[in-house]
This record gives sequence, structure tokens and C-alpha cells, in this order.
Amino acid sequence: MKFFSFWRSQASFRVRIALNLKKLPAEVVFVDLDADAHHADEFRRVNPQMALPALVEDDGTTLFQSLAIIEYLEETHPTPPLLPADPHGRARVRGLALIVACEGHPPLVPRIRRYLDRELNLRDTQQTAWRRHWTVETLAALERHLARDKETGRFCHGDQPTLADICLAGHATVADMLQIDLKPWPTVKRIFETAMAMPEFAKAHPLAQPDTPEAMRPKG
Ligand SMILES: N[C@@H](CCC(=O)N[C@@H](CS)C(=O)NCC(=O)O)C(=O)O
Repeated sequence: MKFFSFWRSQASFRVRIALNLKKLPAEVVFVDLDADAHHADEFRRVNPQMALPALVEDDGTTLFQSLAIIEYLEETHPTPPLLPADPHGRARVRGLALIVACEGHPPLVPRIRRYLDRELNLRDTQQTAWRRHWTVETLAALERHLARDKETGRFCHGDQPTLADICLAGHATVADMLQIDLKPWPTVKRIFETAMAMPEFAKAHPLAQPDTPEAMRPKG
């Protein structure tokens, strides 16, 4: 498998975690979003949407959209499961995941930021306020669900990581990078810390990738 990824990409981070949890090796192809490599013909042929991640199987089957890729990995490599066995549980886990992937993440992606910058002429402070606003909204929505529901365990749904934890970890990492303290959302904070203590999550962290710029790597 070839996995097209960028260190800072939250959606790539999700697939990295799923690949690690399922112990699936993949050859990583680094696509530098900062250098606009996702707009080059070479990558456009892989994903005409020009967004990361993408996964290409050895037979050439090409997958795009992180949640679709993870669901494909779940169906082709069911162990360990990233979705619960019961329909209600699956719907809850997908619902939590979609709070992040469909609501929280889209306002933060580079093409939206580029539009705010170039078309709407928003200054840096306004753009930071935008990013913080949507990040906090999503943290609050997750917390309200997780703190209320009896299904919440060590992880978002019971005591094993699921697709919901993969998405929560990505979003909480973005919050961390925006220097948002997670204290007001204690359930999110606890689950984030539990997840990141697992090597499968920690190794997938944006600051621990081969293409992470040296200056961004944690010191010491
Ligand atoms: N919903 C998509 C998001 C894809 C996406 O927007 N990826 C970002 C990186 S996290 C990207 O490649 N953006 C390029 C751009 O916005 O120009 C998924 O989950 O895969």
C-alpha cells in the first residue's frame, strides 16, 4: 500500500493511527501541502480533490477521504475492531467521529484558510480567532456528548479505542497546537491523554513524522 500523507494534516493523522492500530505496513509518500505539492499533476492523478490523505492499494485501487479509508481498512482488516459490534454503538461512534470530521475540521483546512486570507483579506489575528472558535465549538460538542452518555468509558465508547477516539485525538492535537488548554473539557482531556499514551497514537503524532520540519520537533 502507498499512503499519501503530510505531517501536519489532521486527516492523515487519523489514517496513520488506524494503520498503526491494525498493524498494517504502508509505504508513505510525503506530499508537502506548504509547497502546494497537492496541486501538482502527479498528486491530482491520485486524488482529483487535491486533498490528503489518499491510500493506493498494490492493485492500484485508490481510496480518498480519511473516514472512508478507515472504514475500508476496518472491513478488510477487522482486527482490532475500530467500530462496535452493535448498530447503535456503531452509529454513536460514527456520530462522534463526524462531529470532528464533518464539522470541526473543515473550517481549518488550508483551502479555507487561503480563502480567508486572499479573498476575504482577514488579518492573522482574525484568522487565529476563526481557528480557535471552531476548534473550541467542537471540543464543547464532544464534551457534552461524552460527559452525558453512559457508553463513555476509558475511551469514547467503552474501553477500547474506536474511530471516535482517532478523530478526537486529531482534534485535541490541533487544539494543543493552537495552545488551547483542554481543562474546560475534562472528558475530552482524559480520553485524549489515555489515547496518546498508546504507542499507536503517539507514533502517528504530527510532530513525530519523518517529514516534520526539524524546528517543529519537540526538544529533548
Ligand atoms: N474530509 C477530508 C479532509 C481532507 C482535507 O481537507 N485534507 C487537508 C489536510 S488535513 C488537505 O489536504 N487540504 C488541502 C487544501 O485544503 O488545499 C478527509 O477527512 O480526508
